[in-house]
Amino acid sequence: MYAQGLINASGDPNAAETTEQLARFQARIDAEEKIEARDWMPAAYRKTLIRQISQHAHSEIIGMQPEGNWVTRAPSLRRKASLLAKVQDEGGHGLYLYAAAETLGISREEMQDQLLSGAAKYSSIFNYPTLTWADIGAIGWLVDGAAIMNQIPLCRCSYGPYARAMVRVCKEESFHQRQGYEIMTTLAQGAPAQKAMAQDALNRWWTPSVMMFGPPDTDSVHSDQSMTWKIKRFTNDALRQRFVDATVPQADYLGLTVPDPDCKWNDAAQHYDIGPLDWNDFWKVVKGGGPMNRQRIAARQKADDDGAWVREAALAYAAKRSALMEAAE
Ligand code: FAQ
Repeated sequence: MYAQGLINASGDPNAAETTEQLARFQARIDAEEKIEARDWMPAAYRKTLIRQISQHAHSEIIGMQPEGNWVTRAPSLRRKASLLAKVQDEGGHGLYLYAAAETLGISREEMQDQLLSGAAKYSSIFNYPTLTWADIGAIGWLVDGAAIMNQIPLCRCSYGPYARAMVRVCKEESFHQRQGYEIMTTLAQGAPAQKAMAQDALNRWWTPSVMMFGPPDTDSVHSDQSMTWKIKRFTNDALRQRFVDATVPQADYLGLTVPDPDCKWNDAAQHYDIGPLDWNDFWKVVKGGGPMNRQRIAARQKADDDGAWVREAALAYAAKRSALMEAAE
């Protein structure tokens, strides 16, 4: 029996997937089996993973820019060495994730084109500027903190290559979060001007970090299907709440104030409540209208242009070597 209607709804008009195949696949997912690259999978599952993993990879690579901006201005050699290592780690995360996406049948070149043309998204959070050294602390604490909250469940994602990549990524993100919190602790316990700089960074990074988890569940188009497929394990709002609950006491410990007058402990719910978020502003940033979108893509385009001769030379060298090997056989 064929289920063309179902497949067409999933966006792949050519797929002829039988209801038996789909049921067998879902049974594997429900039994917590990992799906591997060579296994049969519905076209829509493949498409969802390519979308999410490639966007995740792009976020890591674009995410190197805001912090890279401070490598030469870090206040000490120790700070510079750890920031350099962190930015390098983010580049590594991007590479594992591109490699995981490639197992699904998309090439690095296609993914790169989608990023540069704007066809693929990357995380909204990286479209804000890093104005002071405290922003480096706030990114490590809040952005890596949010990333960990979102990514720990991805270690149990149903797609094996993505889940395995996330295990190492999460270990490194945990180190990043601690280096950020340590910067914030030093500033918060420092001179009044340093504490003010830490508070200013928290004021600017708090709301974008809370929004990083994606739109509210009522507007999240992919969550239901991704949760059925166990790609996502929790909804955007559930992860956002966990992040808020973990982070507000950390701000208290620093003696800093979360910039949300409605942020209060709710004893009945056993959670922190937060005030309304301006989702129009989030969508504006996602669609290219944030403070740094243009610069972020321009920097990637320049890196792509500057690296073109290296790629050409590597391809020419590989072609020459294989011609020589053929001639020698
Ligand atoms: N920014 O239906 P949903 C990091 C889009 S890595 C931009 O809820 P989904 C490490 C979404 O793509 C940070 N767009 O989507 C680091 C979809 O549009 P589409 C990245 C967003 O996929 C730290 C539409 O909205 N992490 O920080 C955002 O079920 C420091 C509807 O949304 C990941 O990518 C957003 N914030 O849930 C690096 C983790 N949120 O694709 C350097 C993996 C949503 O249909 C320095 N990804 N959209 O055109 C995920 O977990 C999910 O994809 C979500 C979104 C949770 C991001």
